[in-house]
Amino acid sequence: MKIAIRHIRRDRGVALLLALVSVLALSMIAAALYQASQPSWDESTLARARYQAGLLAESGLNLALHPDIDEGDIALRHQPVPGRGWEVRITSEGGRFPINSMTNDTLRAAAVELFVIWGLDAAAASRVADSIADWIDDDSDPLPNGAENEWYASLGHPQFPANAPFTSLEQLPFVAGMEALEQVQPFWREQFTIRSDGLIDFNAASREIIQAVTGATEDAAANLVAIRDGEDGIWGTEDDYRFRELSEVQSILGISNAQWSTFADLVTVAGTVRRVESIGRVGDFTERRVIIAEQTTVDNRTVLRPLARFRE
Ligand SMILES: [Ca+2]
Ligand SMILES: [Ca+2]
Repeated sequence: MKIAIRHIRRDRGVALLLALVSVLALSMIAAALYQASQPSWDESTLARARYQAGLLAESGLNLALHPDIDEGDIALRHQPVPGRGWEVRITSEGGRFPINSMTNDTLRAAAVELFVIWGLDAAAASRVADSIADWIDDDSDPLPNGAENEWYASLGHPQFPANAPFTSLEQLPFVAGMEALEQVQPFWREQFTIRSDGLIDFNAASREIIQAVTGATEDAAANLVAIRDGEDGIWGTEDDYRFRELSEVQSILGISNAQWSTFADLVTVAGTVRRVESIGRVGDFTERRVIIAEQTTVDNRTVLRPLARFRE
């Protein structure tokens, strides 16, 4: 009898041990699974947030393209749910320097000024400005400081220059002299455009571009930008001021009629190509979508016709 009880006790002991081992093993497997699933869970949360932020950015863009929406419309900054929303800014693409128009001598001279303001010496500035123009013009005669096929071919790039307008800003790094420019202005991509109407728009151009094109003093150009930004000093807010007349700009910049006439055909206060930038936000995640659109009038209404769409 005693032996039998001992057997039973021993069996129970073994069963208990087995159960404990099983529980321990299961816990370890569960812990391992949890640990293994953790990164992918985090990754899918991240992907989901990005996806939703992208959708919100797209919503903002679609709204901005609607003919009934004005550039300062409050709907362009909207949070349907706290921490989730979009913020759209519409500006003139003419605020950027139109590199495809640099075969124009006056604009090319302005580009040289701009590159000097950015920090290049005059020779390096002229090298890159002339080379940009040579890249575009359809001849193979280099400008005084430019570069045509002979120079590119000698470096093993016989396919350059295109002898046609730039179709992408990503062609620019191949242009002679661009290396030096990239060093002083690493954000050149945000300063150049190949999609504007070719005019410099005073309602969006940087202080440096205004100075370079008009020959205004740094103080006068800075003053113009400050007036544009409004009382809060921040661009893209409701108190922004928009110039309606070029004469207003001329007076603020303090430029004589004679001087103004030298660049009058290169500037505007009403650029017809708009840059619509929409940022979708989900918590800390943001996604950015951009549309470059041409402003046209259809049935007496101003509508934006998209020319290009990209992520940034
Ligand atoms: Ca050429
Ligand atoms: Ca040429």
